[in-house]
Amino acid sequence: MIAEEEKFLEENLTRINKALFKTLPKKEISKVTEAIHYSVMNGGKRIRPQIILILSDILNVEISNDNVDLIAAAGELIHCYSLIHDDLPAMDDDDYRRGQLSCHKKFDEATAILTGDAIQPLSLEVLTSIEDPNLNDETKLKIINLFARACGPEGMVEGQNRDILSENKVLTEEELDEVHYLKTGKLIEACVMCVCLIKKDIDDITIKKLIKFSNKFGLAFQIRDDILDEIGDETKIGKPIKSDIKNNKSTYPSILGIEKSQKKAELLINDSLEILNELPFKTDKLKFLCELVIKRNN
Ligand code: GRG
Repeated sequence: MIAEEEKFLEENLTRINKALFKTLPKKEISKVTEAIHYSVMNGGKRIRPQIILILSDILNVEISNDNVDLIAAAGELIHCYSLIHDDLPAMDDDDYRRGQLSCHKKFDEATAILTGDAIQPLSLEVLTSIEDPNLNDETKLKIINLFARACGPEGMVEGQNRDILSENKVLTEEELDEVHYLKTGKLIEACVMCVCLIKKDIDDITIKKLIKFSNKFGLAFQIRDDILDEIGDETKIGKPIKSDIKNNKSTYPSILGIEKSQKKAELLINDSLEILNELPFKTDKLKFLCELVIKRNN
């Protein structure tokens, strides 16, 4: 039974999965296209596209829902391809993802590399193909620029680079915050920012507040991720726990302990809720997402 207040998440999820499926090449074309379907249509919380749908709804953006869904799908595609590469032996070497064999385990390493490589430009193809009378080319370019920067050499890639370099080292809390901002936070920020870009006449103060919200929310999300990697239920998170310990990585629990880490996540979510309270919109659905982040078990 889904509680009434959670229904919008289910409805959004249906929209997101439908849009994602629509963006994919036919599964039957090749081993790579089979692996694309395997790695994209495989559950996942879809938190990044959820943010795009919820914020678009709150801000009442002018473009159609179908096109909001495509932008959200593009954001999720970037996330999906980063997960495939993150699981590779040269990276985190994880055998499971989202409750099933990771892409390189189900197929092989070369196919997993190509699958990630294929999904990245696919996200850009989706964005460039959107046609909407309320979305001009300049805004489309800005959205592409935003996502490109979020996952590029000063975004996710650098986050992953620092993550790898930090193996067998103890990072300070500030260094860890920075790694996670680059690795996870920037893409979440891009999901918030792209909605600000498509909304006409949004003021700078609101944009600044939304960015601040996304940064606090993103960090809390990551801290909870680290906690779950240590004490989570493998059947719920869909992969073996303690992979960070196995790779000798600094995590919030390893630096602060579990209790202080959870406290830090809760404080960040309290700040996020306060920011949402300052906005002149009905932000209940984002607040609901905030509550989920610190309680989540998957
Ligand atoms: C391929 C863009 C790219 C860069 C290469 C592999 C890599 C460098 C970066 C990986 C960055 C990464 C995987 C960040 C995400 C970390 C994270 C919090 C993953 C879990 O996200 P959830 O909980 O997972 O949203 P689901 O399965 O629900 O989507």
